Amino acid sequence: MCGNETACACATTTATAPAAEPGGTQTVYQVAGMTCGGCAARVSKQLAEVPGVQDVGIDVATGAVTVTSSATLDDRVVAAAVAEAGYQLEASGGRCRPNQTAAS
Ligand SMILES: [Cu+2]
Repeated sequence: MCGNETACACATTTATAPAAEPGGTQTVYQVAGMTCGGCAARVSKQLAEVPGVQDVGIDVATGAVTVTSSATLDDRVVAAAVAEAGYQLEASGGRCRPNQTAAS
């Protein structure tokens, strides 16, 4: 919970918290700024280097980045990897943003 439940998807998605799936845990992140396959490749490459990451799937059109990992990833580590690629992690799927920082 993030303290912002009334305005946040948490209020309606608590019953569908993602469970560990065979082959790994999938988490969907939202990444801003990707415009083409080259962007996706850069983000994918960085995320693939994060310990525990098994697979990375990117939908450039929506900015959705699906990461399959052997364990739950630290958002800060994921954000750092995305930043390393030159993009910005906007949100992590299934969870609230801790606070609405006015980034960028
Ligand atoms: Cu691009």
